Amino acid sequence: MRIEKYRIEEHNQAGMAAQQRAFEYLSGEIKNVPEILQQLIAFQVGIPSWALGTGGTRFGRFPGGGEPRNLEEKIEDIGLIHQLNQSSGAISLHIPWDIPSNPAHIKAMAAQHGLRFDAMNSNTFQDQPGQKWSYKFGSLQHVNKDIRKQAIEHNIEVIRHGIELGSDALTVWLSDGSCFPGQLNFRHAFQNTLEGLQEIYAALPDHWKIFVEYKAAEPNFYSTTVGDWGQSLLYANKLGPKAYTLVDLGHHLPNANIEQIVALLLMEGKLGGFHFNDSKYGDDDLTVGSIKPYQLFLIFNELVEGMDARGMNHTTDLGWMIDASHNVKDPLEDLLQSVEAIMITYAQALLVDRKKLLAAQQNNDVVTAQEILQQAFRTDVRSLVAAARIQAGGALNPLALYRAEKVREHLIRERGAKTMATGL
Ligand code: PSV
Ligand code: MN
Repeated sequence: MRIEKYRIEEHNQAGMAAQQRAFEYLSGEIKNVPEILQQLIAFQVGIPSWALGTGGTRFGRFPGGGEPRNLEEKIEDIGLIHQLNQSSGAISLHIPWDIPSNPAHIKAMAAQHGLRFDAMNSNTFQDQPGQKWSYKFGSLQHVNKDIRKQAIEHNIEVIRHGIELGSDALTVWLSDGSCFPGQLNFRHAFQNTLEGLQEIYAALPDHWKIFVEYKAAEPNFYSTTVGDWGQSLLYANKLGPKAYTLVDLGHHLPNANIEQIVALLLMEGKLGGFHFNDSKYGDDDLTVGSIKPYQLFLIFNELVEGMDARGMNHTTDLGWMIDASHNVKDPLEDLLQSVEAIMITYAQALLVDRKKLLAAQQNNDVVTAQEILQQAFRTDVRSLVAAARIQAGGALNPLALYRAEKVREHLIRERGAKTMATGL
């Protein structure tokens, strides 16, 4: 579904006086407004193809109506989100959940919606119908060479799909690990995994990157073979210059200092990708910024500082993606909320007075350093983010317009009340 352009303009017009008042006030309070607006307009967050349906847990799944029934409909949904917020201009596919049967058509369709193909995701954490070998005891780590080979071949096939779509990165998340002490020889599991990743790395086109995603636990609950950023970095360093670590916010042990992790990975030139979500207990997949917004700000602060220190392009030099899907919300509304939270936090990180912060650090002025960060975090930048969105052709309030246009009702009429999108 597309929203008529004039409906966006009418919606923007209706709220423009209040927006202008807030924006003018804020413009008087902060520096570099035109530059920040340009950075916000440029910044794009990828949407995964598996986040468009209602997620579930092992206790059940309660799909909402009008879920996309195929990849084309998923692209339409992301296109709609992007039309509203102008910040979701990329799609990330999970194979085999979303195999593009006609890549040229899919690529053209995505381009019509202003979308490009972000990192491709392989899946060796589930067995697929007709698959010869089972991943019950792991994939690249497996003691059986045939099973490792099957997992390697799958990843190479995912690269091939990605090439056809114009993607330039492969994200490998392995659920490999063990559930009980003694189950696994840790060294053998690491070596097998490394050898498999090396074969996959060798199949990457020159301009491609591989992201090695880590996760502390789940589905294995005793050990995970790529369990933390140290292990991921070991693999990335051993693989070579096209290999990077991917940080998913939900994949750490409680209270991990994620801002410090991203700072050091950036320092090493080894941070490649980023998955946004929020959580209270584990890999909860909740809406970005809904539980720990200050932590998200501190992470963004390090991302901006670390990327600037290396002269990196904020938009293109890291793969940014939302990785969330949960049980009770309309997924499109949730994604709109997540992208908004990301844009707000990015804007706040751009406000940090870096010269003053460095001076405070040099003087061991702890209070001033904290004040500088909190000053930025406590600034209400919503009118700034909205101004960037309007300039780019989006809606003043994407969520309000989505509801006013009754998008979900329309999708239910078009697709049916009982559809279920592929994913977890
Ligand atoms: C695993 O928990 C993960 O974060 C990986 O990125 C997967 O590809 C994704 O979630 C999909 O479930
Ligand atoms: Mn992830």
